[in-house]
Amino acid sequence: MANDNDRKRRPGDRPDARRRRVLGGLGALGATSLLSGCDWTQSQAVQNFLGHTEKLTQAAQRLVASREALAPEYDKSQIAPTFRPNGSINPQTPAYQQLVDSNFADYRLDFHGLVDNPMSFSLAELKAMPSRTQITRHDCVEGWSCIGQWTGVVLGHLLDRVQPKANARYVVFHCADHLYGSPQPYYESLDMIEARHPQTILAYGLNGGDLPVANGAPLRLRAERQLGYKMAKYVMHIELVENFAHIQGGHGGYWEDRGYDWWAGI
Ligand SMILES: Nc1nc2c(c(=O)[nH]1)N[C@H]1C(S)=C(S)[C@@H](COP(=O)(O)O)O[C@H]1N2
Ligand SMILES: [Mo]
Repeated sequence: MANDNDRKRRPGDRPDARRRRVLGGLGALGATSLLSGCDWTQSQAVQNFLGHTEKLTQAAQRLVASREALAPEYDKSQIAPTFRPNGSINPQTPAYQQLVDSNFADYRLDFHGLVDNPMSFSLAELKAMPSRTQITRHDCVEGWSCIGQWTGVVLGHLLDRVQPKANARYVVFHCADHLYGSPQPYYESLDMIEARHPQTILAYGLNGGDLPVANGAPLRLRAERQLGYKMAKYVMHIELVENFAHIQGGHGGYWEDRGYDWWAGI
């Protein structure tokens, strides 16, 4: 079976080469989907990604639908018994393992960069804030989808607390894990419209329980109108920026630095 990295899009690939690799992976992994309750039918979003038509989609969406539109929400009966974990599933840094050992009692989410009130929040403080619970479908560009119920604090609420400066254009999520041995941690970013969307939450709960380590404990982003790779797990600190030039490869995310499109709207 091809490894995870192999099924990802590589910079310079022709779309049909990428598609073949993804379809090859689908056959090999079909059995997993039956066990997990996640499904392998390709969503339109994933097809667009593989066919590289997302720029057209984005332009069309902006014309016909508002960026405030809500992602579909599902019924409890449609929740997959196990939410399929992907990418990093247990960050190996001593700092993260120490947080796990203390059940995240010492965890703090720090906000920094272009904010008037740089603040940090404990997990207990985040859990005491207004929360949102939503049952949504996650679409990974590897060709699988999974429905889960997420509970978390609305990111817009936190932004109101920290007060982004007028020149803050993006919200950058810095994570605990070093995917595939990367020297630098996973990271991702959203623009302010996506960050303030009502379904954009920092989730600490999955399917009524605590967020498992495999799915990003103690806190992971859910931006429900975006593809899976945008939804940063193991979020440690959040930076408000005007651009990405000073961060890692400069493209606004781990996979973006390796050739994925920054815009991953569904
Ligand atoms: N920190 C971090 N966030 C991440 C990843 C990762 O490897 N590290 N993988 C991304 C990808 S490609 C997907 S599909 C989802 C997987 O989330 P899950 O493990 O809950 O299924 O997390 C995204 N966020
Ligand atoms: Mo993904």
